[in-house]
Amino acid sequence: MEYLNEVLDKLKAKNVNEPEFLQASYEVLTSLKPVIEKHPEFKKLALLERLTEPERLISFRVPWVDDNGQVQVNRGFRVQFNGAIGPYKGGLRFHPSVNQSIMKFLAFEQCFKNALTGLPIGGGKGGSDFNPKGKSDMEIMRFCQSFMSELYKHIGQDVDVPAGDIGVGGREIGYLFGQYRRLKNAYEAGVLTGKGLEYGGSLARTEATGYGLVYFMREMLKADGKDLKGKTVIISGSGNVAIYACEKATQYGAKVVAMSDSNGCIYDAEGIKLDVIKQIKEVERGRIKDYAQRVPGSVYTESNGEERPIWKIKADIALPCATQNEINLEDAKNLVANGVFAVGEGANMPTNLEAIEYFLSKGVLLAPAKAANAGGVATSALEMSQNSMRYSWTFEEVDAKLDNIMSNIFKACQKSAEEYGLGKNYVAGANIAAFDKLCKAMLAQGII
Ligand code: NDP
Ligand code: 2IT
Repeated sequence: MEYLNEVLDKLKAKNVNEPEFLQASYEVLTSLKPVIEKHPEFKKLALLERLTEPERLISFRVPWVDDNGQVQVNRGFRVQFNGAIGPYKGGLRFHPSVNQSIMKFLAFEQCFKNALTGLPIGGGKGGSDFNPKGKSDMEIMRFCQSFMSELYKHIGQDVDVPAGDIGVGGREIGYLFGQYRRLKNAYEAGVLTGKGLEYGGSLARTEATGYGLVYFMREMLKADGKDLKGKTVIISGSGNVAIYACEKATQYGAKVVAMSDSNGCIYDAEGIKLDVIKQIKEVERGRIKDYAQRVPGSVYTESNGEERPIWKIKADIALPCATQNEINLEDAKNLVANGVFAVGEGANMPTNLEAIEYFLSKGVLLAPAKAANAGGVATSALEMSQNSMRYSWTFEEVDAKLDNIMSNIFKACQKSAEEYGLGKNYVAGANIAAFDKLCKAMLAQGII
């Protein structure tokens, strides 16, 4: 595959300091091999080169004043990767690890994920290396206001529509929306999603990513003659995605026995008490360690930063819902040795390339992030629809649409995998189905 190798070599040379972006693009491009072989015309059109070069990348200074009167400076980003299908759409991440490579990998994957939703949204991502941990509410507000004072020039309800991601939830979206409205002197509700219900948010958006992940898992298991009932589940993370994945999996009769945060994990053989987790994480913004102090019989294991003890716990199903590259080859081997037969990616790119290969070689059912966690952005698109209509649907209406979208995404992954003789490789199935739509939209619009 001469063209594919050429493109991969050029990508490596051009993005030397961007390992996450190279990883994400390598995974997608190599899985597209059978499609590219059928289309020699792609080379002359430089389709893959265009697909891997963001339409625009904005980087900016974010100065703000902390509670001690000290000026702090962070770096803000917005990557507008591909707008062929609709306005750029994707979350904002506030985490100290944020850099250009992480922003580009997330924005790149978002283009494919958004294509899979079947809704009119292009791909983008943004954020900052700002660390929200330990900051006061007023510091968070001042940071958000400063961040938006630059970002507002680049977004708009028909241009680019940010939302939440790690470190950005309802509180931050509120401060960002307030500043946008003030600067524009206009109420453009659809400029951000994940808004509060009082000012244009959609019911079920908070739950959507986690619920959607479990709807996808349900469909994937069903296709294999299995279901969630009675299964033991471990979920990494304890943020927005993890909490609502736990809620829905429990509703389907599964037992979630472990959750984590960046410091360690808790194990509760009786099944995680989600009201305790919600109190610690959504109300107190505390550490998961506190769970073990509040729930007798549960056990806390500290992580040394390198290893993730959660992946050593015995389970049937694993749902990584924290961050990228949280499952490496060793973790994957532990999971398979302990009986895990299905993995659903709630986080973006949680499984590294070696671990993906290992899972597939062992026949583990792997629900890839671009498909399995698309419920969040899909429901964001439903929030945009409601904002455009100046109307709102009930929780049941939005949830039913989400369920339907996730089932359709599974079918699309399955169909593409079958078409190319890839069996149950839904990783390739998702990439191929998304590429099919995205490349048709790009080709129809000419050389841009
Ligand atoms: P939150 O900020 O609500 O929660 C993040 C969770 O992951 C926390 O428990 C956090 O622990 C943990 N975590 C974050 N970074 C690391 C790290 N470097 N190492 C170990 N643990 C970490 O974020 P979300 O739940 O929204 O996002 C989780 C994942 O899901 C991300 O990969 C995100 O991109 C993805 N996603 C989110 C969607 C959404 O709608 N929110 C949609 C689709 C995907 P701690 O508090 O200790 O940092
Ligand atoms: O990774 C993701 O899909 C998100 N963080 C959600 C993006 C969105 O626009 O709702």
